Amino acid sequence: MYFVIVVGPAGSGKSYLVDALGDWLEANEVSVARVNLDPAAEWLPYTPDVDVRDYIDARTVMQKYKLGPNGALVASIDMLVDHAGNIKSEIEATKTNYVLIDTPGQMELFAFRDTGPYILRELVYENKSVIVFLVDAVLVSNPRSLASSLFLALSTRLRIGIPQINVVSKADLLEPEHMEQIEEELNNPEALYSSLIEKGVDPLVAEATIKALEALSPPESSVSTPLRFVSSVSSYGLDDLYAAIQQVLAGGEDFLTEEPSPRL
Ligand SMILES: Nc1nc2c(ncn2[C@@H]2O[C@H](COP(=O)(O)OP(=O)(O)OP(=O)(O)O)[C@@H](O)[C@H]2O)c(=O)[nH]1
Ligand SMILES: [Mg+2]
Repeated sequence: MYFVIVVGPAGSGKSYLVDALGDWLEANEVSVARVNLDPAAEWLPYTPDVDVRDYIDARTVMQKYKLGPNGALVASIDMLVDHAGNIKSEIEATKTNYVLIDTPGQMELFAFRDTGPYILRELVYENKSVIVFLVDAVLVSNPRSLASSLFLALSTRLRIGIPQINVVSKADLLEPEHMEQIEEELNNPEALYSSLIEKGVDPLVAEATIKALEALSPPESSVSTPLRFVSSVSSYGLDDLYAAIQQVLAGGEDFLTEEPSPRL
């Protein structure tokens, strides 16, 4: 089984991508399981094959323990650790080629705490896996926000430690010329550096951004483009995303070669 784990800030289009990529894979005769790992999901655009809300529902946790929405999500994710074995068995029982995992919206409560990456490792176990990290198109629309999105992508890479493909979601919202301009900045670090300096960014921060860009697309990596554009609405870029996913999964990169992240 191959695991594709979709991570990104709240509202970046994770659930829609699980839906669209799942349909795209099935149209190409690849069998797919869609897994909802978000205990706080109210509504999903796809019908999950495995759903953590069958084990823990954040709304119930909120009422039972008198917690706010974020506290309830933290508690729910912590509680899911006890069910990781059952969730894993359910995933295995689907016997599909690809497992698409939709993660909680509040990524700082999932990716940046210990339990989220721990649960992912339990589920993936010895299977090949890749993170698809989403940045909303509106967050790359100027050099400053593009730079901060690169840092967010890098800190996710650091935190989860699984090979990562970085994607600008909702690409249908960008004009083609704008997309080209962003691509130019990504492929030409000097251009990005100059744009940041022009916008009054501290030169040290601009330099760090260029380093972040390099770290997201190391030359030896099979994922050489730091960000690719995808739309779940128009299906733009899904073929390119699949090619990148396949390159990572069929290539030599494996999260087991990474430093293990802290265990609970
Ligand atoms: N234009 C456009 N809108 C999109 C696309 N993908 C998602 N959206 C919209 O963005 C909003 C959020 O999409 P979701 O897929 O629910 O985002 P999410 O990251 O799963 O959100 P949370 O789980 O709540 O954090 C929805 O209103 C979608 O209609 C896309 O490719 N293009
Ligand atoms: Mg979602």
